[in-house]
Amino acid sequence: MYVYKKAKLNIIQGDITKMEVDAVVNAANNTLLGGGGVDGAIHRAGGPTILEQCKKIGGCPTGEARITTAGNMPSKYVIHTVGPVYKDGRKGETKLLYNAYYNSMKLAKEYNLKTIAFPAISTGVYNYPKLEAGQIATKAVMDFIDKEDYIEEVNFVLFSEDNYLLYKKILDEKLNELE
Ligand code: AR6
Repeated sequence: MYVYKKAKLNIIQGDITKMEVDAVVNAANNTLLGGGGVDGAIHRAGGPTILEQCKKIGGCPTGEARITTAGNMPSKYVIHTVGPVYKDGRKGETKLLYNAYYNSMKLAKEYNLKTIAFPAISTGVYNYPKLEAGQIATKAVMDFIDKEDYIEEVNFVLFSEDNYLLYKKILDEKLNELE
C-alpha cells in the first residue's frame, strides 16, 4: 500500500470484477454496449442490468465517463470510461487517456464514492504502451487528489504480472520523489 496525501493507493494483481469497492471503472468503447477484455468481463460478472442502463445512456465520447450500478458484482457502481485507441502518440492520446482517469475520479466524487478500482485503460485491444499508460494513470489520479482533496482509496488492478510490477515501479519512483 502506498499513501498519497489522505488517500491510500493499492496496486493489485487480479480480476477487477471481484473488487469490493464503491466503483469499478470499465475500459469501455464509445457505444457503451459491451465488448471484449475487461468490458466483457464486467458485463458477464455484473449481468444484464448494466447493459440496460448503458443503452439508456446512449454512448460516451473518448475521455469522458458515465455511471451505472454494478449488478451482481460486489462493487456498487460501474464507471464506464473510454480510453483512446493508440495510434502513434501524436493524435492526442496522452490527454485523452489522462481525461479518462480524471473524469472517472470526478464522477466518483459527484456520487460521494470513496473507494475506486481502475484497470489499465487502453492497454489491451487499444494498444497503448503500458509504461506510458501507467505513468499517465498515476499522474491523473494524483493530480485529482491534489486539486480536489477527495477519495479514500484508489486500487489499480492489473491483470498481468508484468503490468503489476510496472505499476509498483512507477509508484515507488513517484512516491519516493515526493517524500
Ligand atoms: N480485470 C482487470 N484487468 C483486466 C481484466 C479483468 N477482468 N480483463 C482484461 N484486463 P482491454 P482497452 C486488462 O482490451 O485496451 C473492449 O472490447 C487487460 O489485460 O479490456 O481499453 C472494449 O469494449 C489490459 O491490460 O481495454 C473496447 O472496445 C486492460 O485490462 C476495447 O476493448 C485493458 O484491456 C477497449 O480496449
